[in-house]
Amino acid sequence: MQLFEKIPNNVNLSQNRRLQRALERWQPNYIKWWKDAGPADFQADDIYLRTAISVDSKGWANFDYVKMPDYKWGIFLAEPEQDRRIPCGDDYGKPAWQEVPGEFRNHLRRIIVTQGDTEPASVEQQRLLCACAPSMYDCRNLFQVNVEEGRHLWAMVYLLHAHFGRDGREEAEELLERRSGDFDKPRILTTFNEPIDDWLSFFMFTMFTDRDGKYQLLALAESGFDPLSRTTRFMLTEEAHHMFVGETGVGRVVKRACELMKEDPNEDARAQGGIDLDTIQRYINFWYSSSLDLFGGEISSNAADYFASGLKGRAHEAKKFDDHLAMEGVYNMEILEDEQLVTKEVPLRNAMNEILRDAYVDDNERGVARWNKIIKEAGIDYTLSLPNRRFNRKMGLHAGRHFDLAGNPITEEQFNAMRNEWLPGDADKAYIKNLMKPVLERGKMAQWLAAPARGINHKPIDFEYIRRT
Ligand code: BYC
Ligand code: FE
Ligand code: FE
Repeated sequence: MQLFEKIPNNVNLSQNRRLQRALERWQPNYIKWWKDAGPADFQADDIYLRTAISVDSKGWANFDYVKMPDYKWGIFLAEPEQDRRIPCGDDYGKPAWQEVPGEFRNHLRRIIVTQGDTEPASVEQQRLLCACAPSMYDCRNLFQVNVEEGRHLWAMVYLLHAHFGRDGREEAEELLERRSGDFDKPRILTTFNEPIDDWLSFFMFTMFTDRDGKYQLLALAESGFDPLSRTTRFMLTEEAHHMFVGETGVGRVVKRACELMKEDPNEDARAQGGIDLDTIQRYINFWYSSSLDLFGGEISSNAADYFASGLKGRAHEAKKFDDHLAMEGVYNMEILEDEQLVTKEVPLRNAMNEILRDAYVDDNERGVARWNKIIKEAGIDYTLSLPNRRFNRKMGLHAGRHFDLAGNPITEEQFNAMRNEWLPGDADKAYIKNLMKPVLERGKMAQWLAAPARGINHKPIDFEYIRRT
């Protein structure tokens, strides 16, 4: 690995001058985007960040102070697997592709562009959060997530430049032109146009939306297109930290809520300047249901095509499944028909989005159980939970229908009557917004947030993670 290079990489970029020049032309536009749309402050400060410098398991991460615009955004593919085979679909067992198969070119480009689009979108969504960080530790974590999402954009842009010629380069430009929430040029997927105005939303996003990232990347790691598989396998190692930020972030809000409840004569966390468990539950309901939409339709011919052509597998395709063709068998799906929930048999290949969603739901359940353990240990009688997957959906079979938290069909009037019980309303948002005041003294935490269990990279919690210059 050559960190001194303009674009650090383990893909022998210097051996391919055309590609190197094309990426070096894209780089200034990327930096311009970062300065325009990335963190709104702290760009001139020294931030204690980890940078990927190699892909081997021990010590790929290098920690040091760096100014964000000077971050070394590199191109890293996981080591090639010897004699790798296409893991699923009609070409199962044939040698994995090192070049784009012509007949799947458009599908593949679309998957890569969609994946790539989410990365800068999340940075844009989180742009203003640094102005109200609840601690120096958290502010540093936000920036770590942001620079790594920037690197994930580089990962997809590399594939577009290296394998898709002129239209790949055009797509790479457009990835810098769309903007989260923009009326004329929005980001591609729904959740990536939602505002993230406060830190509770940020923790929910990194818990639930980055976890969609994890599962999409797991599915793409099973791609027969080997460069995509290798790229996403390395991205997954970074993704783990993003979900750590989310899960422990929400966990710390929960912990603080419990502490403040016990200090208050009426067990009222808000009265003590905290965030109450009911509000936390409503934010869970919103961000979880929105993130469920990111898996696409329950019954999807796109998903069937992706699987059939070996472009996208299931999570842990090789390890967890025996039948990698999925030509036979059905998935039993509960669908609302004439106001009744009925079970329908869906051919397996058409149910691939739902199968991936199942794995995602289970993973979230484990996280919520850990939050409930915090509440129990505090001696408080309360249980957080995930709403049913049909609740509040905007995409797929359940969109435009109304369900309660348990997934029972209800009328629109019934839903509207409960809306502010179930989802964050204006009053919740105003309350949370009011709590968002910057706390940047070393080691200090905002009133509504418990301290983390430990610091970053074995440093103490009150380490100087950010040096203002
Ligand atoms: N919003 O057959 P359908 C991450 C579109 S997150 C808007 O049901 P399909 C990250 C769909 O495109 C991971 N549009 O769905 C996290 C299609 O359009 P067309 C990102 C949507 O295609 C945090 C139509 O509806 N990676 O990395 O099977 C921070 C019908 O589609 C949505 C990927 O998504 C939506 N929610 O599946 C940073 C992987 N859902 O064809 C980063 C690549 C569906 O009618 N993407 N549509 O014009 C894919 O594999 C697929 O595009 C999807 C959709 C799974 C997203
Ligand atoms: Fe990412
Ligand atoms: Fe992420």
